[in-house]
Amino acid sequence: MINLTINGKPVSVAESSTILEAAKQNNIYIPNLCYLEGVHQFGSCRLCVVEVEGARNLQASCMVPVREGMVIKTNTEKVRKARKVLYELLLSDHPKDCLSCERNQSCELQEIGNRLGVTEARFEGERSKGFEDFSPSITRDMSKCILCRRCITVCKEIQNVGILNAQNRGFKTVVGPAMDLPINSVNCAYCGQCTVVCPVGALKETDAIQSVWKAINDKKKRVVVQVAPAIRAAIGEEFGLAPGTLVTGKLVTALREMGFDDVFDTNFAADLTIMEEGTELLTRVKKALTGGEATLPMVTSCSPGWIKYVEHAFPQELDHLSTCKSPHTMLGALAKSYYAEKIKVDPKDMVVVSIMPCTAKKFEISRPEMKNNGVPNVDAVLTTRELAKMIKEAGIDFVNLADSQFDNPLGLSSGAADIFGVTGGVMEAALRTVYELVTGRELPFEKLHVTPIVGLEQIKTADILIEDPLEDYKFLDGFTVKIAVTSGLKGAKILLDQIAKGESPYHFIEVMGCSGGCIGGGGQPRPTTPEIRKKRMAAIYQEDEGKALRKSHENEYINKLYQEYLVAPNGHKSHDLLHTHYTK
Ligand code: HC1
Repeated sequence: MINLTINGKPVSVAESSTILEAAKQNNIYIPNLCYLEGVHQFGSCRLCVVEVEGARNLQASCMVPVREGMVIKTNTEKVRKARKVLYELLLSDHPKDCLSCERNQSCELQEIGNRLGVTEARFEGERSKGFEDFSPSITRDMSKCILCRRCITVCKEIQNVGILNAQNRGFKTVVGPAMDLPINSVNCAYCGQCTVVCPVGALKETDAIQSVWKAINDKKKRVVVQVAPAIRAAIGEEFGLAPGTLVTGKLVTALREMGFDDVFDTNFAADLTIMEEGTELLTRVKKALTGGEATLPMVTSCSPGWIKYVEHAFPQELDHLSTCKSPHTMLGALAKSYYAEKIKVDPKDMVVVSIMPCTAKKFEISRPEMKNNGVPNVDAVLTTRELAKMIKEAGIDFVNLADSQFDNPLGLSSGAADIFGVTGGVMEAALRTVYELVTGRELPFEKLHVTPIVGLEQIKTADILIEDPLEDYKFLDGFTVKIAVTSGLKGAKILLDQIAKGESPYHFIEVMGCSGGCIGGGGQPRPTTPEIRKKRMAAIYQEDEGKALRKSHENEYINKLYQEYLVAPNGHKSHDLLHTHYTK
């Protein structure tokens, strides 16, 4: 530990801390716009300057590591004046359209100005050239960029994608892809992590709000909505509730009050995914063990940012992806077939809206693979943040809503489906079902949690030994299923490199494109910090453990769906509606 003094108060902090982190740990506020926890800092905004005894100039506290005996002052007149001028310089090159900016009241620049007591824009500088750049998932408004470079850090250091950089110099500096290329023409995975860390309105999800209101208001349309597993553990934050507050029942009520005709649960399709993906895994392993040709490891395919990353970076490894569509597109396909037939609605008159924690899902629904008979499985994706805006716009008092239940037949789900929202959850859900189908016994872990793959570490692995299987699965007797789980594209690259070299020891891998899985998705409430991810994760496990139904194969509506419509997992109809194949 290092001992130092901040504002006259002696404190002890870990050796690796910077001054900014030391202050934060001791509840001393220092303004900052470029700092990001746990990564290399850029030190570009300089708003975090402090006085360090013995130093000639003010120091950027995010860049200076603590030293034994340091004496720091964060609140002197010199510091306050300097921060104010630095802030005013940032403001001189920033639009003043706060009232109509989508980040109004959630803008970090605005909040810091308020804290610093800035009441006028004293300087009006030469303005850098602003332009907008649209993609199906992400919209860039470069007139609002303050060049903090958080997006560069998250793209390069956390996601290992690295398509963003500072281009040009001085007033011509723009953060974006090389040669000013539009974002939809480069290898962007559309994960949206840049939109989560952007402190202002420069990077955001591409808006779907207006098209969804239009559909709701169109009396000729049957508007079906579905909610991803991770939303229920996060959207409360948009209404002032503590991170990790579960609001599943309120969410359902709010969607009904907004005017959606059917409120379904993507979790239902997560249970279905387990039936389909589990069967696919068993088929591939059986082939491999009985002398046939099978592509292993099989890798999960529900995270569209991850799919896009493989297509860009490892197109030769696409066959490792499971052929399952992602759960929300499965649900869309079933809503427009199975359910539309039941309620006698032409699929062309049905609009399916998915509430997702993910910006890449906006792109995913436009893919030709996500259509049946020329009709898209899902018509619009709203992020958690967009839905919260719509609920506010509708004047709904979210916090005080009563709970209600999802509609059936596409609304019942098991706890296994809930945990799809966290890293390791898809794998655990699959193992709960596959292990029991193969052995006739429950997965031998306390509370059914595969503990080695629970948590936020970058890569987690486990070995599952199959002993004494049922008659149909004798080929698995004594076989050890080797699994790996990662979240964030940096970890995914490590596992893909092993596959590409033919050195992967695994049979089944789960990859989620964002750190922590969907709880940390690019469409989730801001901020999303490591601490907040942990709280959302705990909420998801709480939801799982609170359910009587914990395994996908015990979902009565899934079994009914197979009896009435699909016949069997991986059957002809399933392949038609629920599976696809990604090609180079
Ligand atoms: Fe996810 Fe999924 S869990 S991808 O992480 O497989 O976005 O929440 O909806 O489709 O079920 C996201 C979350 C989500 C799909 C499911």
